[in-house]
Amino acid sequence: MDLAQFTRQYDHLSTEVESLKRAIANKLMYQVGKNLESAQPEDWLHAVAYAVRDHLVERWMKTTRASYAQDVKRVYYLSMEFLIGRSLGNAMLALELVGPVRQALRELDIDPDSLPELEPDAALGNGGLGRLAACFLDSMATLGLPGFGYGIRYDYGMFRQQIIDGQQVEVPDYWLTHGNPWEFPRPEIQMRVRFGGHLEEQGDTVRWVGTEDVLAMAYDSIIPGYGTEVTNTLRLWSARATEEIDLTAFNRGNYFGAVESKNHSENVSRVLYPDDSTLSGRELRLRQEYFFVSASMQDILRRHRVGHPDFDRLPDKVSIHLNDTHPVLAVPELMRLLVDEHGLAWDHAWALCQRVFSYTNHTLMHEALETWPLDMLGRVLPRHLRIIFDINARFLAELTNRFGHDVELMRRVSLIDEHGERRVRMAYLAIVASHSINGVSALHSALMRESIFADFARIWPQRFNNKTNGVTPRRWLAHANPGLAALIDGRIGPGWRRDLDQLAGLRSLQDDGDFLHALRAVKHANKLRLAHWIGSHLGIHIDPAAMFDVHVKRMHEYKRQLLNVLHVITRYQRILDEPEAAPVPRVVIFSGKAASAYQMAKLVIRLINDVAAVINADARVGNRLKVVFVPNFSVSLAELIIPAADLSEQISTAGTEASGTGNMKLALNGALTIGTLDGANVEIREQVGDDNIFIFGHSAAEVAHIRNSGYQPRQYYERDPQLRNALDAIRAGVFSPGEPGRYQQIFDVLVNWGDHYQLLADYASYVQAQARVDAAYRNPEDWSRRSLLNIAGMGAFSSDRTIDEYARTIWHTTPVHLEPRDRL
Ligand code: 26W
Repeated sequence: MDLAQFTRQYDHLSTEVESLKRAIANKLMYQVGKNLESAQPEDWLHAVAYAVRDHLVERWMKTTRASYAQDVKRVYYLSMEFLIGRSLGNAMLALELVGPVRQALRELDIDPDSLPELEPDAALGNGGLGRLAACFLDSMATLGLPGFGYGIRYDYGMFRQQIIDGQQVEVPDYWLTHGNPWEFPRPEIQMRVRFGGHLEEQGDTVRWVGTEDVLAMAYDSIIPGYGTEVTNTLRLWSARATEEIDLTAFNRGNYFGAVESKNHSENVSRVLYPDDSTLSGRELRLRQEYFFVSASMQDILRRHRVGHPDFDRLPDKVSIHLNDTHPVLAVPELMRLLVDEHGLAWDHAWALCQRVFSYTNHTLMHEALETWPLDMLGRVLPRHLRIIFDINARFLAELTNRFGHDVELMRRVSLIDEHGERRVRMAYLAIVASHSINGVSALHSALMRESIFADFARIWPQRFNNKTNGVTPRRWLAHANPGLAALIDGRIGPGWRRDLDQLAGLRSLQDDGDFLHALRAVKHANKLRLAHWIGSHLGIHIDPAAMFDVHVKRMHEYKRQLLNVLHVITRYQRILDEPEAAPVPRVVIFSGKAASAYQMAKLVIRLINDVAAVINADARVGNRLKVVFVPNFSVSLAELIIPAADLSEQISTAGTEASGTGNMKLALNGALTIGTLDGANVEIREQVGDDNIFIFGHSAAEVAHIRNSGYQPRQYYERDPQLRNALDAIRAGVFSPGEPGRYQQIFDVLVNWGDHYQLLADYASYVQAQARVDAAYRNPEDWSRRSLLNIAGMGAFSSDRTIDEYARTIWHTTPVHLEPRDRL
């Protein structure tokens, strides 16, 4: 590079910064409507967001143009939840504008570190399933696949969690207070969604009449791809009252009645159900599911009809993916649209359906499997219930053809559960209607075939497959951990952002003392950042030299945060018993929300906070042990906590966690895992090697065996003095001196009421594994070598790999090409 070239580089940079400054100032003035004197921090944030967004819009239009021109096959990802988090950092990353925007802000006298913190999370999801959907959108765009997300624009996202007197308090999350600069309202795109009414039959045709209607209005946001100009769309629906409802009531002089009914119909997109893994069975939830699915199916068919005379080629041009069963009403809705509205014959429509739909199961937990009472479904969606009956009748007839008249089999696989209150089994409907059914880790997919869907796996073995989950390396490494990203870049270049397998190139550095030293320095800086945050927000002072032992995820009994607490108490008691001992100092960090109705999960949160209060205040303990519960776990907090973790707790009862994705994010950021052979932990072990992960506890098969042969948790309690001491302390009120009986229930659940998740059976093995962790941590050089081998082994857990598999083997889609003439 000669001197002229060299300076031209910087010319470019400075013109880029100059033009960004101009754009931001412009947006502030003309879009936000503020001047320099009156602008509040939120106004600046919006100005920056608009300026950055402009860069995406051109790419967006180009992608849309190219998709139509090439008549590509599109993937529609239907999901009740998209847990996006913040958008600014991600957009800047995709546009390679992080440096220039930061510089522009500095020159405008705005702090580039604090401004992005003002952006509220788009928390339109509960946990794993919703965040997976967000990672998938990122990967689809990055791979150039024409993908659309379809979901609900909830006014209120996942509740904010406050901890008051140690207990969870839910606060509504109205995330739209300052407006959302990332969305494009599309008032011209409104779909009519019908509810209620009744059926009128005329010969062979069925008319659905007398319905109460709601309009679904589209809001689009741009999903940028990384290292490509391809951008995709997330289209979220918001409920609007139909004009008719307003006017009829208004004409009768009933103004408040009109407003009330408007409120009533708009309630359907008001709030995200904060349940993760238990079905609440509320009618509003059913309405939400149908609302977004109906609007999406109408939109998909409308788009298909642009350029296609009929529906014969629908399966060549459209793939519709069901993210769990929540959107499965899309199946009877597509049948209704094709048969009732477009006049197709049933068999023709059904053949199209089966080639269009695919379904992912995300949990084996019985209480999470969706079923809807027939009477509720019949009241809210009479036409769909009839269609489901018709699908079932044909399915059972086909079954009889193949297997003879097996009443037991028919009872087991029928879409209608006839036990007690009759209900529709939504997972079975998804299976019957889909050409592909997948689980989300190798173990989960195997268990799915052996347990909950065993009959179907015999009927249609070729439909069942595995797609192990992944996470996007853009958000979870490049954005969340810029220090580590830069360190990696320095050794293997920046290509891992689009090809995570390149991380394997780090393995050759495992004996490079300088690199390991630098890796430790990055981890230390991240721990310092978290320690500052915890100090200033929670008033707890933690030592960044201590091991950060991190357990972050939804609060659920099967995830066994309580097992972690038992270990914490054991450690505490050991410190008191051996005051001179010098154990490895640890900071045990918990974070996670409990479903608002999940009493036991809330009690565990309270116990963690009580244990933390006692231990942190005990002068005898000092820095040897600290416990922190970080309130309001969110995507943004995950971005802060995960890069600072030394140890990743993935300790669910084997056979219960479908995959886990936090496990992947933590290992990618250099944490070592202590975990059971559950979900994707099994595959993480294969990638990082047995020596670089701490596996403990019973296997899924052993768990089942223990359960079936009369598990007696009390025997563990009686035989293991360490365990007994920990449990007795909880029961005696050591951590709740003001109310000694507060945790009796926890003791009972574990010792007297069957310990369903087998904490006591795994306790001894867990404590031993924790001792191995301590021993390993005492050797910093060796620990960072193992940490490096974890990072290097995470190539397989990029959501790009997952999406590539979906695209090749389920959706049969290929990337859209942006021709040079389409280029910027
Ligand atoms: C109807 C109530 C309800 C709500 C959400 C039932 C079930 C769910 C989800 C299926 C729960 C969920 O988020 N499952 C998680 O999905 C992740 C992505 O595949 C997996 O990594 C987690 O292991 C799994 O628990």
